Amino acid sequence: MKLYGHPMSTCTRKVLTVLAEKGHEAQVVVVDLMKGEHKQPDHLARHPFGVIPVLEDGDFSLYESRAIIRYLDQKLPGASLTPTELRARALMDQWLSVEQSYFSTPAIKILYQRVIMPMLSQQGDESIVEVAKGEVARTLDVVDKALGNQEYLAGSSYSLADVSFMPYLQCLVVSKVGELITDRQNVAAWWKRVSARPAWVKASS
Ligand SMILES: N[C@@H](CCC(=O)N[C@@H](CS)C(=O)NCC(=O)O)C(=O)O
Repeated sequence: MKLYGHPMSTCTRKVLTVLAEKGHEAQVVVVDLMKGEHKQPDHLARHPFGVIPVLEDGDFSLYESRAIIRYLDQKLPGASLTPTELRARALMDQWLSVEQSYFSTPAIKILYQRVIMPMLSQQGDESIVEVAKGEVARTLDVVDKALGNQEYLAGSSYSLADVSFMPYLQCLVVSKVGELITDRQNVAAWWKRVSARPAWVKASS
């Protein structure tokens, strides 16, 4: 398998985490976002929206990180990251949707203003950070409540929903707004638990 992505990208990290959970190695082909390689015709032929990641499995090509992690979980041997019980699986899908709809966008905005813009020698806009922090806080309050009764987002087992949130939690840490995590007891305990998993350590280092 070939994974077109970048080790620092949140969406690529989700895929690398699932690969590591499954004990599977894919050939990572680095697409250099700083050089604009994702907007070049050869990458646009793989991904019509010009972003990463893209997975190639033989003659099958797939884009969109959440579709890729579902595919890999079904395809590869190893412990399943999708609960078999109907309600747990429905909860996994609910949290995957929450992450996509209400969490990843503001978390990335914070990263962009606090980390990416300074890397480009530009000053981030703290008013954007403040608004995004409010949106992240609102979602994490909901997550915190859910994690009061269970160890993982979908219930008693680690799932694709946890994987999907993790790169954005890491954005908060590197953007120096880690108090959004540590101020919430259940989120903090969950983050400690999931970020210690060897697969995450491998994928995120
Ligand atoms: N919905 C897509 C989002 C992909 C995405 O936004 N990838 C980022 C890196 S994490 C990217 O390629 N950004 C470059 C750009 O937007 O120009 C997915 O889940 O795969």
